Amino acid sequence: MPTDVVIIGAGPAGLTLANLLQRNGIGCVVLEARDRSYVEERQRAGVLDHYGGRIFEEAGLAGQVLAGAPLETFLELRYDGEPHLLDVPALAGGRAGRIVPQQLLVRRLLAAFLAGGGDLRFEAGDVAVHDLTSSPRVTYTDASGTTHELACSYVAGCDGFHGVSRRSIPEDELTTYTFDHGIGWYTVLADAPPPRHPLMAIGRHGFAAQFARGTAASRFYLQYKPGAEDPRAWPDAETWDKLRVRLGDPDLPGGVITDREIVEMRSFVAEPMAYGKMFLAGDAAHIITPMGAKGMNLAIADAHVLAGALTSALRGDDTALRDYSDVCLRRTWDYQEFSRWFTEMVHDTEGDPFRRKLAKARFDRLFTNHAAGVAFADMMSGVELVT
Ligand code: RFL
Repeated sequence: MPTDVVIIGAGPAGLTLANLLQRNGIGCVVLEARDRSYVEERQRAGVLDHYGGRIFEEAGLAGQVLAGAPLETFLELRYDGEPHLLDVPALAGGRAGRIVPQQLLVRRLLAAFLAGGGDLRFEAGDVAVHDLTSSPRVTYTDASGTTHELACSYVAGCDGFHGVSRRSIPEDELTTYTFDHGIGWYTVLADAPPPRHPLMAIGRHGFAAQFARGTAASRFYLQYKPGAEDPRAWPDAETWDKLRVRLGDPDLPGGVITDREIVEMRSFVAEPMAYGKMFLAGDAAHIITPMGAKGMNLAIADAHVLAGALTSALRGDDTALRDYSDVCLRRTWDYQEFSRWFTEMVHDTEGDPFRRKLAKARFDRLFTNHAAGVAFADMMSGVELVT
């Protein structure tokens, strides 16, 4: 029996899509390369924007997915150690995001899908897609090495930037855009008390940020010079010293660093987000810098649009499916522009005094021009697309 949809990848995009399709009574199988504990423990994003929260509310999944997730309140921007608070939800007309660590969201989406009888196959190796322009099939090997084949009506490529889906599309069918922001970011996860509010610090020593990851941990970010230094070689004491200087907080308590990563400050978009009967969603189609916290939210928004479009197509109307890529790319480029705008505002421009002045003017405008504050908060909350 063919399956309606095979979803490749059990990250935020794949699991959101799986849950929404399940709610709509559409059959799907999710294939995930990793094992369950790896997927459930991967720590990345921390904020579900207001728009993303509404997707789960409208699907009747709020109880299972959002329970206990605190609403976002203020964002603190520190300029040369001087604190400035932005009441983002108030500026956005009451639309607040939620603090939801990505691994918690994934764990909950996984549990909700399985509780509803969902078919999720972990440790699916050598996943390959076939006959995408006619009658799609997906093959994979299970943990014992046995090969399986799934015939389906549609394939959803939700397997992240390094996945197999986008790479299976003939090169001449895709246009790709890559942009290197020319900045290095080093991120550490530490057992250190979270800040009162999400905190970003701007100054001539370089950008730094601190975000809560649960009640007893923080994720920190530090700008560094790619090519000129390797922050992974910094002793932890040096990382803490740099954070204290940049955050303008000599009393910042240190803690055990449990994870160190380089984050590529790179943007990427593949167009179109579809090939034959395969549709890409989330990082498989686009990556965005963490500035503005839109990566996970774009993945969820894509999955939402795709769930609606696949459901209609399987019921006989494929209009929305034909529009899927255009609709999602509009939001993607809107968020790419926002992320770039934000990046320009908060990073030190390595001694370019003109750009530094422009960045300061951009920063000041947020606090002195109400319309500018509202526009910023609107993007942070997630935008409704006018189609
Ligand atoms: P994911 O989360 O990468 O999930 C893809 C899934 O597919 C599986 N997979 C395969 N399965 C089967 N066969 C294959 N061949 C496969 N290849 C891969 C993978 O194992 C995985 O389970 O993609 P998705 O669902 O599109 O979600 C995207 C988000 O994860 C990503 O955009 C965010 O994490 C980006 N991001 C942030 N986003 C935010 O909104 N706010 C943030 O503050 C934020 N911080 C971050 C981030 C990403 C980071 N890293 C490491 C990339 C901080 C970091 C450090």
